Amino acid sequence: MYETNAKTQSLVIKNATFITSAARAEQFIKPDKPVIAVCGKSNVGKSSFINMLANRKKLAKTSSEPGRTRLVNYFDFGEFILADLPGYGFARVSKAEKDKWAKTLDAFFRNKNGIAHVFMLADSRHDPTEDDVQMMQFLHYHTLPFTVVLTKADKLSKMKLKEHIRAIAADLYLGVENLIATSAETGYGKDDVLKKLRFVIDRASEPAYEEEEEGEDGEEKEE
Ligand SMILES: Nc1nc2c(ncn2[C@@H]2O[C@H](COP(=O)(O)OP(=O)(O)OP(=O)(O)O)[C@@H](O)[C@H]2O)c(=O)[nH]1
Ligand SMILES: [Mg+2]
Repeated sequence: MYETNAKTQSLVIKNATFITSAARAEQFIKPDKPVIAVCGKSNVGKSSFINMLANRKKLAKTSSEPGRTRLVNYFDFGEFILADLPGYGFARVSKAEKDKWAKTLDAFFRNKNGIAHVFMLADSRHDPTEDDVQMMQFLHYHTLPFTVVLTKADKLSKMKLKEHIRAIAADLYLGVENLIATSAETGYGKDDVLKKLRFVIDRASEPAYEEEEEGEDGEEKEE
């Protein structure tokens, strides 16, 4: 059956391209396909993760200097649109800048239209920060489906990584199946992410998941 396939197949990404950047809510695009949002604290590896998925080294700008991406950057990934959100938790920005960031993000998630899934990135080496926890609560509040993607897995031994996955999941009150460990450096975990994407994109285009498409009696039809 379709759903069984969806869990085992990976999405194929052929040609990802940059669409545009938005500095404020009025500039958000009106998507014509499912949107996958990528969020996470500054320097966690969002841009590197996006480049890994796209198979391109420089699609999203990476930087060793934290807090560089202050815009919502949109990319066309063929079957979906990927939105790279500005990183949070960067200590060296002003209060005004932080407020602006919070407003942008709030507007982005409030206008839920088209957001099929959120990848919330967190560093596999560390306990989740207070900002990470807040971000997750925010996703819960907006009832957005999400997966926690742990980055920089290449920096840990296999044993340590396994330990960290368990500890981070417990810290966030999530089951380990809600976490995917990845490395943009080695490509570790990429296929798990692509499988998740296949599932999410297929589900987003099922009529039952589009708004108010159900028949009046609410009965499901067997095919
Ligand atoms: N070893 C290793 N380094 C990584 C990995 N992912 C990212 N990095 C490094 O971490 C730094 C930050 O990566 P970015 O991808 O720019 O992080 P970001 O989250 O987009 O950062 P901002 O846009 O500034 O918030 C860079 O020096 C990357 O090379 C990874 O999987 N393994
Ligand atoms: Mg970035």
